[in-house]
Amino acid sequence: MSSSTSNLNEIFTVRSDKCKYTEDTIISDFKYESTLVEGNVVIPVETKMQFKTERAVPKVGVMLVGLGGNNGCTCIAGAIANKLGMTWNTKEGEKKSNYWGSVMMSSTVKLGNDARGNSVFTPMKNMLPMVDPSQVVWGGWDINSMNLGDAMRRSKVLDWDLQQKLYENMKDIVPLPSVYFPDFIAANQSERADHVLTGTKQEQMEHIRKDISDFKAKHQLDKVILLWTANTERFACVEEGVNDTKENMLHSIQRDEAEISASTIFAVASILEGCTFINGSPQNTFVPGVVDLARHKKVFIAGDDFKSGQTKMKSVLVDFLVGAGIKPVSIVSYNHLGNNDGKNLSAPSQFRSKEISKSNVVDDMVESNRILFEEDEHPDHVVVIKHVPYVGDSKRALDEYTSEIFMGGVNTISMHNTCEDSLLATPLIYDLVILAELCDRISVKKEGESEWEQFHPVLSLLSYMLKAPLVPNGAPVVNALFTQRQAIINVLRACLGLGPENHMSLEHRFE
Ligand code: NAI
Ligand code: DG6
Repeated sequence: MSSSTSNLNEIFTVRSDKCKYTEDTIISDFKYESTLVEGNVVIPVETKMQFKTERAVPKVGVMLVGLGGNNGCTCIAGAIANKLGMTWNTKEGEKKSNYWGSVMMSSTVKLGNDARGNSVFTPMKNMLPMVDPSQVVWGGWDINSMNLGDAMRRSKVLDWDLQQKLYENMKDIVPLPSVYFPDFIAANQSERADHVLTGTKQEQMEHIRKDISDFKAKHQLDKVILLWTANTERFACVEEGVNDTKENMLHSIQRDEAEISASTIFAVASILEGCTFINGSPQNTFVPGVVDLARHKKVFIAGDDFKSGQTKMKSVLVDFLVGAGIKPVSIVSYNHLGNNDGKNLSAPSQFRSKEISKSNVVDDMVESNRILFEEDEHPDHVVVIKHVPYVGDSKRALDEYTSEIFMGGVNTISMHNTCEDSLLATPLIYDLVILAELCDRISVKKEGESEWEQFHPVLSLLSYMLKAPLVPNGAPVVNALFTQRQAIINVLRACLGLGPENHMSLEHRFE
């Protein structure tokens, strides 16, 4: 037996009475099989539903907050380089543009088996019509006025020859001036803040709303998505009467309340404009008032904090250890990096935001195994981040996992990861945009109901890309990476009337 990947550029069709293609939509019948556990009794539950997917991919614009940062300019550079099919020279030879690291653009999904029993895979992007990052209109804001050509050079992320080739395409892109509340980011960022809005919080929020609607009109976009990839802020205090409900939060903005952060101003402006807002940083942008507003306006929000390298490994390794019946007892994660993100995180309150989002990532896996862990028992988990200017964006991540194994044995695994941080984060920006946009075209109708329903405004399907997934109130947080990936794949399959990939391979397990 072998496996194959179906034609990389061809969208397949499903031949089944459970999947109907119309000119505008794909409508599928789906049986959602879940399991209810009541004490010692386990009850299979079936819910019949239909999925409807709009087939037309809209013209999408994405506005990044933090456009001139390392992630921001690498994201634009990557999309332009791919659009133009750029190649460049390095000491290792010629390199070609690609979208590697983007699960939506560069990973494949098992579709099924061919007649001889061989596995057939298809690019994930062929599962349903999806937006291509090269076709997105990119824009956004920064508190620093540098054009993106120079910002790309400042970031020192891409190879020099590629920077030379991209410079002409980047130099005329200048971020819009942004909201700057110095109290929320490190004091060491003040020298960068030469491009900022003035006025009350209400006026600044309205300014951002106008920027969004102008951008949409100027580029004749069907849809705009906002994504925060600006500096990590400190956590905002959540206070009754300030940011606990949508009404209180909107009043707080009107009266210039100090605890309303810049990222919350962007989230509110985005929601009021009907635009999905994604938070790529760890701070609590989504205070209860923002979640309330998103629910009320039925606009998607997703966050928090890109899950790029060290934490991605953690959400795989701890899942493996606990799933193997091995007890991780100590996890120590060191990072040092020399970019502006590292500089900002060298301040205690901003570091604290990152420490929180990096630390909660193993909780669900630990709680899933009461053989290994007693109630409220956790591994020691320490996160250290240091700013070392010399290494620039080339972050070092060193991890030590100590576990208790069979019969009192101890096993220690050490890891060392070196990589440009923004080359890990940028594909996640593409993925977040692609998946969020697609989710906006999917709706569900449960049996017996007459209305099509959209995903919950807290778009937890994006968790794969995020360190501290925001989930609807009361929903469990899932951090395990492959569970998160499988959730995406199975939703895509459901939209086509295909059952979840169950990996049973029964056709190969009997004579
Ligand atoms: P960066 O410091 O290079 O870029 C951030 C940009 O945001 C800067 O250009 C800064 O001037 C701008 N900025 C700050 N406050 C702003 C505001 N209020 N409005 C508009 N622009 C503002 O940082 P980088 O490396 O691009 O990372 C961006 C964010 O993504 C950080 O919060 C970081 O913690 C987070 N992140 C990065 C990951 C990575 O692998 N690179 C992974 C996970 C999260
Ligand atoms: C230092 O840890 C800088 C951070 O911004 C991280 O690089 C970023 O959050 C990525 O973290 P991780 O754990 O997903 O690699």
